[in-house]
Amino acid sequence: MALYLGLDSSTQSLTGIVLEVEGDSTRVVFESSLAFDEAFPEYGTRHGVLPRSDPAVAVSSPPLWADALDAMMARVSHSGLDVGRLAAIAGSAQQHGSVYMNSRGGPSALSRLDPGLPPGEQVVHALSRPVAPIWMDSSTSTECAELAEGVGGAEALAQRTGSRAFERFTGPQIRKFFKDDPRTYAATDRIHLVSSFLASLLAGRHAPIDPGDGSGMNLMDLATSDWWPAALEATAPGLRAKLPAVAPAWTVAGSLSPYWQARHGLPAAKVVVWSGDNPCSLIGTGLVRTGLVAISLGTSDTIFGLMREPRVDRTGTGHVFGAPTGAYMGLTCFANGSLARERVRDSFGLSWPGFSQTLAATPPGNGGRVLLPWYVPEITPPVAAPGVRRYDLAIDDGPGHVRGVVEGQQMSLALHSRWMDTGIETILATGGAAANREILQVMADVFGAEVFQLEVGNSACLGAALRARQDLIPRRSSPVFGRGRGLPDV
Ligand code: XUL
Repeated sequence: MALYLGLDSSTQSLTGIVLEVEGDSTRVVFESSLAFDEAFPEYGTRHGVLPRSDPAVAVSSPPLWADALDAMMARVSHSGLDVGRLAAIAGSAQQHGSVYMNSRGGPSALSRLDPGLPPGEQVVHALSRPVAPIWMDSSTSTECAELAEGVGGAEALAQRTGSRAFERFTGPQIRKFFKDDPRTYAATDRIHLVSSFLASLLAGRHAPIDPGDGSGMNLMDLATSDWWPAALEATAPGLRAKLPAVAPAWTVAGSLSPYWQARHGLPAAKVVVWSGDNPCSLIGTGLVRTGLVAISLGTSDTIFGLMREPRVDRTGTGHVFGAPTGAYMGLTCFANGSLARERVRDSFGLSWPGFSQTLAATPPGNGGRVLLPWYVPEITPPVAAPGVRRYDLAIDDGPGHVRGVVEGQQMSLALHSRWMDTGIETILATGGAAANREILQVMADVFGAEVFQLEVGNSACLGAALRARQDLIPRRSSPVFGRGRGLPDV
């Protein structure tokens, strides 16, 4: 009975899921999560982001992610499972974030970490840039324009890479770093995504990037699943030599390095290439056929579905990513997800049950009261200056805000996923807030669709565990939320 470990390094937390596989049966035998802010207060993050004065800038800490990985491996090792049966590990990570390593971060340094010490303090020396810009960063509008112009325009960039230039995408972020600090850029040996950085730490050597996460960079040619020379040139000099290779999501990057074996008594399990949280979630929700979509309600809210052929969004808000199945996925991302829901909940002094009761007690359509919940700069639609917009909604109207935030988010999801042209009849809901039945009822009402809740809440982590098995098992879900009539004007 082999064990497979999936890890999900998200914006705010790290989750681990172990699957036990015996014949045709697959069981979740371990599930554990740790929140970065609480588990590692010494790093000073808030909701997984380092303190910032400019709302457009969002960076986090690679050593924190490394230490969280260490803490999770300790939990797995002390879980009571016979970890000698651990056959493979794969992972999922927040997309777009980049980690800058110097020549001391080379393969030999990665494989020679001291098992007596935690990894965070050791990887510090291997970083040319101490912090990593993450997907919440919206400070690169100038670089987006420069990149688009450098490759012959926004349309050309979208056709080749699957997306027009987006501020959080890794290419514009790398260009900004190169412009702001050319010397440190020159001293950077390797630029990893969060996913490939963590896979490299586990394998003790540089791991490749998979096409799913690679297509969140504005640098990869979707058709060839390789770096697009024109985009590399328009981004920064000598970039090709600094990037890992692109390799299919089922590639084995190596085996668990001696560091983890000695530190936690784990075997030399296979380390399968990591991917982004959204591509992994595609697997974890079982979205391996077209016609279904998933909505993930996490720090970011996303809507995504499988595509056989890449169909680029002409409205410019959506993306086409590579899917871990080898096909494609369409995705639209919204920055004001759970943090916006939390802000409303906190400003009216509610608990989550209180939030749900309020939602259940207010009428669909909110009596015409509308809230556009842009507490942080919004990705879809692009809103650079954060701020809540209220229409016919009094500032002290708690119930109106509760329904307003959820309806505003769901209507935005419905409106900005029309480009996928999938005729949404069935939605699989995942992410932390998908546990909230009242939110899912609003989803069913707004989309006029059936909504399913998944058995395992963290579909990105489950997808990673299934990928560790190098297998794609669709999961059935329960229960169904009634098909609503749909709201007007969606
Ligand atoms: C997707 C995106 C977010 C992050 C959050 O494009 O930016 O969903 O992956 O983890």
